[in-house]
Amino acid sequence: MTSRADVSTVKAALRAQAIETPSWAYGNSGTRFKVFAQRGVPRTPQEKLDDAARVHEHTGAAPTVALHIPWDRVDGSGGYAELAKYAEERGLRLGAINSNVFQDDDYKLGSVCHPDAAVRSKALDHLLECVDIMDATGSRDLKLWFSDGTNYPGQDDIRARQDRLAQALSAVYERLGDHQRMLLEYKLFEPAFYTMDVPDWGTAYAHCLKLGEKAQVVVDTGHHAPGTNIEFIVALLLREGRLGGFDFNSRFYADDDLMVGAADPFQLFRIMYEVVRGGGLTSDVAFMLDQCHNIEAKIPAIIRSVMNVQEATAKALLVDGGALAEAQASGDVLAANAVLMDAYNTDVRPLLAEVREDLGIDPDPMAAYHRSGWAQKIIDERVGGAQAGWGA
Ligand code: PSV
Ligand code: MN
Repeated sequence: MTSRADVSTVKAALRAQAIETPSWAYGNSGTRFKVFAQRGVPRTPQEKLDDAARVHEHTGAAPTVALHIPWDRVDGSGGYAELAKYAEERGLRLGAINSNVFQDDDYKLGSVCHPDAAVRSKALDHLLECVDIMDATGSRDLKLWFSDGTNYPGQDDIRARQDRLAQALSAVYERLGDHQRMLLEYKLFEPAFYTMDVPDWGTAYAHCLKLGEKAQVVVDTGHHAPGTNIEFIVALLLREGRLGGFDFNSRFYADDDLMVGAADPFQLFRIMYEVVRGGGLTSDVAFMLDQCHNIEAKIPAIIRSVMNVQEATAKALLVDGGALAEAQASGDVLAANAVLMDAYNTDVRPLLAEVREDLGIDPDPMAAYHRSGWAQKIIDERVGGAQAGWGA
């Protein structure tokens, strides 16, 4: 008995898949040693959306853009609603609002976990302001990542810091509207090197569990120890109904923020298989990118990233579930493994080309982008002003 999903079902799932691109990936970024400026880089949140609209136009799969506050701050009352309208006019919507409590001098010893109540209160005000922004943009998700932690044993009380974290999270949770969620992101290390206050999925999950169903865990694929089985975490969180979304990127060493699927496409496939298996493709899981394009051209790198997620998803959808279940039930280790590998080794590029043709777009997004002349247009037009980048 086989039950390989029929092609029309696979194509329908691929047509429906949406991948959120991050506003900051369109700006300049770098390593801690150097930021290399590129010509034509956006200078405003609006120009970032102009670039994001190109990614969506050529892929048909990137309809939302995540903002990072204050990097994408717009002034004036109604500013964020106007930005949402600007996005809409370009066929986009604004996605997750990413809070930023990691770049102010006050946060040297932490934000919501800081020993000083005044700093904690400043950080909480920012998080609550982000929910106000969500109200204006119509965003569903607030993404919380805390750089909080300590560098030296004894520097601060680990337990007290968890209490402070819980207090802040609870205040934010209470402020969320009925259709809003908070996505709590974890990271093993960096910038803190001894303890991070949310170092792993277990810590994030424990806090989310106490808060309620609107609190969900977000898995940034670059935030684990080398060798961590990320697909297991994905399977478990989905099973518990607590996988809020992904920050996709890839890494060779630490939090490299390279293009998703570049370093380890097989891992991305294994993750997407667990997503498909756990019903995550048709639930509220947010598929976001969180990447930096330091040496490569940014827009085509983002197009490539979207295509990499689509390819991994297509392969995951092609896994013959019936054959796999049969092999697993009979304890046929090699047959079970072969079912997964058959799907992984399928060339899904022709299938995705057909999906794009069904959507009425060019089957080759990268070639279409290069032909469009957009790269030269922004180099010619975006002259003067301050380019967006880390901190802007
Ligand atoms: C932290 O490393 C992180 O993954 C968080 O999601 C931040 O918001 C983002 O990177 C900034 O690029
Ligand atoms: Mn992230």
